[in-house]
Amino acid sequence: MRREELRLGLVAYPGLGGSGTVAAELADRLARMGHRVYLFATSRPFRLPEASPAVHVPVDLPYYPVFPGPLYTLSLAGTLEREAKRLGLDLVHTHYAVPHAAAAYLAFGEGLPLVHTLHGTDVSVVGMDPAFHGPTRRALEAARAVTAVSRALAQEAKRAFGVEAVVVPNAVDPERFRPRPERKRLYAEEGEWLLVHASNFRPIKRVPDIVRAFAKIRKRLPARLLLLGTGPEEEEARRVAAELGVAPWVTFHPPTPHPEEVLGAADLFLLASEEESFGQAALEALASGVPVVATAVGGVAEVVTPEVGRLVELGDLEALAEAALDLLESPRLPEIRRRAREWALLRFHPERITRAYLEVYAQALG
Ligand code: GMT
Repeated sequence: MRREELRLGLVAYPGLGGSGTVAAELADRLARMGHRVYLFATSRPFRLPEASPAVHVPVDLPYYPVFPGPLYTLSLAGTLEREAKRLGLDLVHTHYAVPHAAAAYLAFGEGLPLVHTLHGTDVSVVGMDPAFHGPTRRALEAARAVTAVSRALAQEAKRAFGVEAVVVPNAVDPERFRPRPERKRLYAEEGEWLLVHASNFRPIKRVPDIVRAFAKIRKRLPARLLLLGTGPEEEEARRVAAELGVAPWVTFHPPTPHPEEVLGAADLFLLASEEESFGQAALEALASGVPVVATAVGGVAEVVTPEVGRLVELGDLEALAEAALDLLESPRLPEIRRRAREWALLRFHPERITRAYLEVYAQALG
């Protein structure tokens, strides 16, 4: 492995999504290790720490009345090409293949080492769109390395694109994400259990299902549901809460760059997604000492093991509620909480994951 400082360009979406979180936090860690790290994104990534030594390089969304819409892919390709020369980049690492892998390929062909990390729907949904599949496949084939955040996603990438992806799971910072029981009183009344879900409320996350399962839990235990984030399904989640008569116990918390302050206060984390290659928010909950009840989809089983939570079938809300009640009422809850944090630290420690990416870079540069 090269020991000297690297000049790295990372590419990411800046918003609430897990792929942007993973890229921003990786950029920050690499920069704090002494590498020169430039993070290409249309705006400063939401989860890039304020004092991070990683530098945000803005990507414009140019529009001209002749265009049918802003040309993000071309603008990214042009920005990467220009800035890589100016900054003397050794390697470009994109997060979320569509359209980042194709844009980087357009910028450099095989002239600069490229690494692409697959995150989920870039393989299973948008990557499979006939409009995107060909260019994405060619870009992935030409890369020095492709990584996937779980074994399940690597298998899916093999089927979808014929590429062999190296599995590098996502990391969680144990200093940030830790138990914060003293904060629980900020979100729940005395004697209430605090259940949390965090996401970008896309339909794939099935947030209204979480509210429906919560209504079942609430019939048996005094509990409060805190939904952290926002997105297209927020209105529907509010409507379901009102319809089921649980609105007074459902709190909608706006997105925050500091989700650790909420997660650390929770008793249980709920995830009802129809698809999830990994489940970054579930991992952050585990590191915070919070057990997880989730749907058994994609790579979630690689994060949520039977020692630290429960997996239920997609759409089985009765099972979701029962699993939550079972955990909350278990005399082993304190031990499960301890194990959740231990497991997150053991398998997903940032030092370990950053080392794995540096090994991938070393191979790519080799
Ligand atoms: O793939 C997506 O739908 C978007 C992506 C994101 O940017 O939020 O989420 C994926 O990447 C995360 C980080 O690796 C994973 O934790 C999520 O499980 C994954 N989402 C899906 O697979 C639906």
